Parts: sequence; structure tokens; C-alpha cells
Amino acid sequence: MTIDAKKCEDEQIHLLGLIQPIGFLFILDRNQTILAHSDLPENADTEFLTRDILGKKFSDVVTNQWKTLNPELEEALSNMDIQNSLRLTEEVNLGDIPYYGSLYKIDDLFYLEFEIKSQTKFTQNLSFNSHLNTLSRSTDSLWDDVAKIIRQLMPFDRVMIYKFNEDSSGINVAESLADENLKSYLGYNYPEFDIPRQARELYTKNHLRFIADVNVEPHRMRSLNNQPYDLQQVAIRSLSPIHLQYLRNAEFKASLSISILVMGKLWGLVCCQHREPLCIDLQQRNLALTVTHYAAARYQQLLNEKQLQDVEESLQLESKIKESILLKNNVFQELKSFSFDLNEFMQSQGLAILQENEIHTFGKTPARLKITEFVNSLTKLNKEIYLSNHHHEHSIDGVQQSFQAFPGVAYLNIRGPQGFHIVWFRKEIETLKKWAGKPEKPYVFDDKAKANIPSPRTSFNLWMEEVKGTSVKWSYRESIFVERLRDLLQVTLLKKASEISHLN
Ligand code: BLA
Repeated sequence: MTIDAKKCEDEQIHLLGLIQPIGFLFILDRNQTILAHSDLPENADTEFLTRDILGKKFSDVVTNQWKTLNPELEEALSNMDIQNSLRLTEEVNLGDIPYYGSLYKIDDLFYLEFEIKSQTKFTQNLSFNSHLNTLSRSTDSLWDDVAKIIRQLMPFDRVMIYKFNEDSSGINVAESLADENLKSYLGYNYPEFDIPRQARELYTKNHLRFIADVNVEPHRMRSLNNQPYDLQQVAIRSLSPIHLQYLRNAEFKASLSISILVMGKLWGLVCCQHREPLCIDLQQRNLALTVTHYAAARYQQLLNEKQLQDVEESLQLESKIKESILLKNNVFQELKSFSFDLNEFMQSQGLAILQENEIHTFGKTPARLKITEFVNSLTKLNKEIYLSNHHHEHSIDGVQQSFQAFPGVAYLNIRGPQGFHIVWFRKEIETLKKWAGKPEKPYVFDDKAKANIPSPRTSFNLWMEEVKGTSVKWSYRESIFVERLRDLLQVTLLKKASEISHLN
């Protein structure tokens, strides 16, 4: 019997209704009616609440002790007056226990969240500014610094910087470990489904999540009519049970991750794990969040600087070409004399420039006939620019195109009567890709769902993949040059064409 397998990304992780038992949550409407709440601390009904509170008005069920908790929070609560996206967090004592109480509004619902305030401060003498000042000014070592700083702020056994690849798999690009007994996963890749799509989407909206102990039973939300409520902004939300199993398989008991956003997109995560349960206090989490936001901004700034430099380099070659082609009648013929520069700039092995029946090649290239076929098929597709570092994977016009030895191609089509094509070639590089366990998803039969459901893998041992049929990737530097060269050549051809028509 075959059963339809549920996909990882189908799990509605914001609606699971599970709360970590390090705090509790109320969801109220604008009339203070308690629509939902999580299990409450055992002494709650004697200390600050009456029993059976669901559906009742919040101010009717709290005791006098509650009313003295904190003037700011109390006032905001009684007025039900808080702006969207603002989180009012105050320290409050409930009984003898210090808590953080947070009030925030999402759509028309008010969330009142309490979590225990930790007595331990991990970094008494950490000077925040001096740490941030030591952050590297190089994109290569910036993340090493961030991993170290984060581990000083929060004593996790492993802190790694996880960068999403283009296909949403991820790679560990920097790591800081507590001791030598921990295996390093630096440079290892993780499959896309380790952090499925809905989780990645959620992490662009809420930038931090954690689980203090994967083996502690979470508290359930109780709600009127058992309606599920969206917990995506709840700090003490418990994580997906599938993910908790993943952490158990990897022999970790606590985990915390922070989103790294670059240019508004989820670039990666700071991932922290611990072999024992570990609960990081709200204040400490906020500090780590600030460091990460700061580092991401620094990274973005370094990228911008690098891009400016790329454009400047491009400009230099462009102006050399411009000077020379403006004086000449035949742009195509003139461009040939720039073969060396064009090849060098693009860091390619060779190139071809084609016009009608003429083909000029430089350096190492595929056979001429193959190049012509390739250009013809792209012309049919009306492509102006095309860059790929694994060209064999693309079928153009239904025909599998391949240059075998040159999976890297950059193509430029200059249209017009005097138009021509330029193609650059990059050779194949064979690489070994490290994976933390074979990137396969095992399925287990779930009794409740009566279906096979995906489950996390159990081995994270090194699994090597031989990657064939790819070249070194074309970077921003090369892609911006191709675009700018297109503009330059196109404009020049148009100018020349209009000059000729004027003469006639
Ligand atoms: C979430 N998966 C995550 C998160 C991380 C990872 C970091 C974010 C939550 C957190 O901070 O713990 C992945 N954890 C890792 C990686 C390492 C690590 C790469 O420790 C490396 C050291 N996971 C699976 C499969 C599924 C799955 C098969 O392996 C789905 C069927 C799901 N992972 C999954 C889900 C979440 C997740 C649903 C979201 C958890 C949540 O936010 O509730």
C-alpha cells in the first residue's frame, strides 16, 4: 500500500499551540476577554489568578497581588492600548519569582507573555562596544568573529554561522566550539529540508527562536472552541516536534538560532546548540540579537563596498574599449583586439566573438561548430544575457546542450544590423562537497496520521558528494561587467547606425 507522504513544509509550525514551560501566555481580545492561554504555573491560582479563566474578562480574574505587579504593564493592560509591532517588556515579580512580562498586539489580538527571568548573568564583564569594535572588516573573517562573540554572550557548546546556498540548502561558514570533544562541522552542507520553507519564511519575520530543553514536555494552549492561534511572535513558543527529534538525533538538548538578514533577505542563521539543557534569558537573547543585526549590517556594508569596487574595475576596461571603438567603423572587428582583456577580466579560459558567419576565438574554447549551435539556440530564445556555471543542466529549445569541458558560460547578445555575440567559457572544476550525513529524508509511519511522514535523519557523519559538471561561479563582478558591456556596445552600434543613416 502506498501512502501519500506529507511534506516537511506542510507542517503549520506557527499553529502548533505549544509553549515551553519556562513561562506562560494569554491571548486577549480588545475587551480583555481571555481567548486562549497556556497551562499556568502551579501556584498561579493561589497567587494571582482565580480558576477557570478561559472566556472571562482578564481584569475580573486577577487578584490584588497581580494588580501591584508593574505600573507600566498594568496601565497598558487596563487601557488595552498598545501599538502594533511594539513590544512592551517589563520586569515583574509573580509570587517570589521574577519574570519578564511582555505585551504586544498582532492584528486585533493582545498577547501577554511571561517568561522566567534568569538569575545567572553569563557575561558580567562583557563590554559590548569593545566587542563590536573588534569585528573584522573583511567578509572572510567577519563571521568567525561573530561566532566567537555570540559564544561569549551565550555559553552554547557550538555556535555556527549557517549560510543558505542558492538552492536553500545551507553551509556552515564559521564555527566556535566549547571544547575539543565536539566535532567540527565547518564547511559541511545541510540539505534544504533541514530548515523547511515555512520555517525560513517565519524566520524573516521573527528573528530568534530557541528551545531550552528538547526533552521537556511543552505546555498546550487552551482556547475557546479549541481554536488555534498564531504563535509566530511568541518568544517562548515550543519548536516543531519534528525539529526536536532532529536535535535529539544530533544529541543536542538545547538550541537557539538567530536570523541573519542581508538586503532584506534571509541570508543565514546563527545556530547555537548545547549538549545539556540551556535556557538563555530574554535580556541575553536580546543582546545576541543586537550583535547579529549589527554584524549583518556590517556585512552588507562590506558587500556594498566590494560591489562599488567591482563597478570601478568594470569602468576602467569599459572606457578603454569605448575610446577605441568610437573611432572605428566596425565594432566587431575592433573588439577582437580586446580578446585578451575581456578574457582576463572575466577570469575565463577562453572566449568567442561571433558575427553572422564569422567566428573569432581566443584561448581555450569548445569546437567552433558547438559554439555556433549554442549561440543559435540562445538567439532563438531571444536571450540577451545568459550566465551559468553548470550549463549542461540546461536544455535549450528542448535540446540538451553541453560543452562538457566548459560548463561555465557567459553569453552576451548585441542586437542590431551590425550585431554580434560574445561567449566566455570556464572550465569544469571537480569538487568534493561535504555533507553532515547523507542528504536524504527518511520516512516513518505515523499511527495518528495513518501516513508516512518525513523524519529527520539519524546520522550526521561526513558524507562526500562528488560534484561534477560545474565551473567556478560567475560573481557579481563578472555579471555587472557583462551588463555594462552590453549597454556600451548596444549604444555604440545604435549611434553608428544613426550616423550612417544621416550620411545617406
Ligand atoms: C528548524 N532546523 C531548524 C532550525 C535549525 C535547523 C537551526 C531552526 C530552529 C533552531 O534554532 O533550532 C537545522 N540544527 C539545524 C542544523 C544544525 C542544527 C542544520 O543543529 C546543524 C548543526 N528537519 C528535518 C526534517 C524536517 C525538519 C526531515 O531534518 C521536516 C520533516 C523540520 N526544522 C524542521 C522544522 C523546523 C526546523 C519544521 C522549524 C522549527 C520551528 O521553528 O518550530
